[in-house]
Amino acid sequence: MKKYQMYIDGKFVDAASGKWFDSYYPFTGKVWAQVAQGDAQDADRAVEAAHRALTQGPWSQLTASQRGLLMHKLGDLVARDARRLAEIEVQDNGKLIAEMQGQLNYIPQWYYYFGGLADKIEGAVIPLDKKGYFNFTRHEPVGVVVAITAWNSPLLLLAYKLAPALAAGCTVVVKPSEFTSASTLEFVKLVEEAGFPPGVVNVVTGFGKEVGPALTGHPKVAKVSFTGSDATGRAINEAAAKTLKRVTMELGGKSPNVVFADANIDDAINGAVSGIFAAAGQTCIAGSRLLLQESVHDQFVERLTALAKTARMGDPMSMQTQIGPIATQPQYQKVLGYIDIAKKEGAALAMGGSAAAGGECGEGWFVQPTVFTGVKNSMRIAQEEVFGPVLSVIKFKDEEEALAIANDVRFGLGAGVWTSDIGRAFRMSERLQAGTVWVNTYRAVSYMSPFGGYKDSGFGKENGIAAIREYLQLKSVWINTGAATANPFVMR
Ligand code: TXE
Repeated sequence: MKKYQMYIDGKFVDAASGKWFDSYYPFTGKVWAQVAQGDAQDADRAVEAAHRALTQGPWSQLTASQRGLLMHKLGDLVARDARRLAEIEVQDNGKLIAEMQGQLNYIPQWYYYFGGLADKIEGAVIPLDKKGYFNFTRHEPVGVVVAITAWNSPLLLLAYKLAPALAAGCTVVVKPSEFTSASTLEFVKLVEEAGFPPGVVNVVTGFGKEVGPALTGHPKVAKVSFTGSDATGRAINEAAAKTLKRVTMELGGKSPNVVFADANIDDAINGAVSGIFAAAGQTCIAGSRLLLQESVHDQFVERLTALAKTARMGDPMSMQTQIGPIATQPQYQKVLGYIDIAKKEGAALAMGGSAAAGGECGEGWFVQPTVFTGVKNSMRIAQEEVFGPVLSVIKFKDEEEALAIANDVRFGLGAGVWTSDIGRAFRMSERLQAGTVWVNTYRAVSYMSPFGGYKDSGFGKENGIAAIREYLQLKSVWINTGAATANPFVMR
C-alpha cells in the first residue's frame, strides 16, 4: 500500500496526530493509497513555514527573473514526468488516461507563461498634481496564499493558482481535496527538485472540515484561492472575512449551451456531447443545460443520443475508453440522486438514467450518460449543479427566449452559443451572464485567457495576465524632491 506524507517546510512529514486516511481508485472502488490526515496543528506548521519563507528566507531575496527561471525548471520537470503524474491522477480520480495525459502535457505551459510574466510586472510613475514630489507604484506579493483545490483536475486547478502566486513572489500552502491528494504530493517532489527554497510551497492533506478552517482563519494567511462547491465557498468566505483576507472563488456552474437552427448542426452535436460527457460531466464548465431551438430540437436530440450511445465506458487506463467512472463515492450517490429527482420532476428520459455496473465497468462508480428532454428551467435538474454525465434539454423559440432561459440561473461560469449569424454571435456574447462565452466551440481553456465566474459561480480571475493581479498588492510611494515641509500650525 502506497503511503503519502505531507510536505511542510521542505520536508515530507507525518501528520502531527500520526493518523492516516484512505484514498480509493474509482474504477475498482478499492483503497490504493493512504494519506497523512492533517489537522489544525499541521495547518499552523505549514502557514508558519510559508510565512518564514516569505519574510526571512532566500525566496524573498530572489529577483523576479530568478523566480521565473525556477518556474521554467518546474515546467520542464512536469513535462518530463507527465505520464507518471497522469497515471496517479487516474488512480485517484478515475479520469481517463487519454484526458489526463493531454492535461499533464499542457500544464507546464502555466509555469512557463507565469514564469515569463514574473519579471514583467511594472509599476507606474504618476504625473502628480503637486510640485516637488515624485510618486510611483510598486506591485508587491500579497503574502502567504492558501490554495484549496477540488478533486476533478487536481494538478490543473493547482497550476491555475500556484503559477501566478509564485510569479507574484508569494509563498503557498496547498490543501488538495481529501479524495485526490496523491498527485499534488508527487508534484511537490518536482518543486523541490527544481530548487524552490523550503517553505515556499507546502502541502497539507486531510479533511476539509478538519484542516480547512485552521488555514482560512489563520492570521498569517493573506489570501485564499479556492475551487470547489458554492456551499464550501460561502463557508470559506465567512472564515476569511474574520481576518479580512482576499479571496478568489471558483464555484462551478450550470452552464447553458445554446443551439440556434442556423448553426452547423454537426459541430453543435459534437460540442454538446463533449460539453456534458467529457470527464463524465465532472467539470465546472460542463454544458449541463442544452438549449435547442424548436425547429431543430427533435432531430438534434435523436442524433445527439445516437452519438452518446457509442461512447465506450470502462477502464480509465485504456486509451479506448471514452467515459470513465465518477471520481468519488459521495459524488456517485449525488449524481444518481439527481437522476431520481429529474424523473420525479417529470423530465422525460431520452437515454441512460441509472448506474452502469458489470462488464467493462466492473465494480466501479459508473453512471450511464443520461439525457433528459422536456426539462423546464425551473426544475432542480436545470438549476442545481449535478457534476456528472446528466444533460437537461430545454426548448426555446427565439433569441430573446433563449437569453432569458440561459440567464435564469444563479450560476454564471460559462455559456456556449452555436450559430452562423455573426450579429447574433456578438449579441449573445454581450448579453449572456457568464465569465466565459464560447461561440461555435465549447470547453476551450488556456493559460492565457482569463477564467472565472459571474454571479454565484464566484469572483476573481484565474489564467491570463489578470490572474497575477490576484496575488499582488499595489503600493504608492511618495518622494519629496524639494517641496518644503510646512509647519502644520501656521495657517496658509
Ligand atoms: O467539494 P468541496 P466536494 C462541486 C460539485 C460537487 C460538489 C461537492 O457540484 O458535487 O462541489 O464536491 C475543501 N474549509 N464541485 O465535496 O466541499 C475540501 O477539502 C476549507 C465543483 O469535493 O467544495 C476540498 O479540498 N476547505 C467544483 C475543497 O474544499 C474546505 C469542483 C473542495 O471541496 C472546507 C469540484 C472548509 N470548511 C466539485 N470544506 C468546481 N468549481 O469546479 C471543504 N474544504
